[in-house]
Amino acid sequence: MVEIIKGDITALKVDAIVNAANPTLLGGGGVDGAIHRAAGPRLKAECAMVGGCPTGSAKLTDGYDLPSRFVIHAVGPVWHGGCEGEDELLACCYRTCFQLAEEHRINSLAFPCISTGVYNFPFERACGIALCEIFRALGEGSRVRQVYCVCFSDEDLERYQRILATFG
Ligand code: AR6
Repeated sequence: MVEIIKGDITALKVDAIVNAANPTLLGGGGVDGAIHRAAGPRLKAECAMVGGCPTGSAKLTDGYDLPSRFVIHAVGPVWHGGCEGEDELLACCYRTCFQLAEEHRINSLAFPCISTGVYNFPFERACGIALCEIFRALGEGSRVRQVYCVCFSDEDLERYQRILATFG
């Protein structure tokens, strides 16, 4: 089941929440900052040991003080106009999250709108890519049963729901 919801992803109790991280994995602003604040300093210590993550991929850590068991740190692309492989890199982030979900027995996942903040990816386009990959993974028999796409504003929620409606 795929649900578009509004809220703070750090408050969700799911098997894993996804972070919109940067390649250092050492924290930043936006949802990344919120996740590190809520998880506590042990998260940064584990991230430092992971040693970074290339754009288009993702790494899994413990959730520490979060209600969620795990955090999957996905590094989305910075939007440069769309001709530098941004669509495929964003799709790869979602695919890697589902691969990690298989490996770590994750049944419920919550995604923020990766790359649509500081990284400036056009919102509707990012939602379309996200939903395409989510439905593909579920259709291919992923063990994940519940997916939340978490929006941070009413406007984003409405826009995301409109894109979902086009998926029939
Ligand atoms: N819960 C859910 N969504 C949130 C939250 C939250 N607590 N806070 C923000 N958002 P961004 P990016 C939404 O900028 O574009 C960081 O500095 C926000 O409204 O967090 O992938 C990293 O370290 C937006 O829709 O991530 C990187 O350097 C979405 O989360 C860089 O930002 C993503 O916005 C990554 O940029």
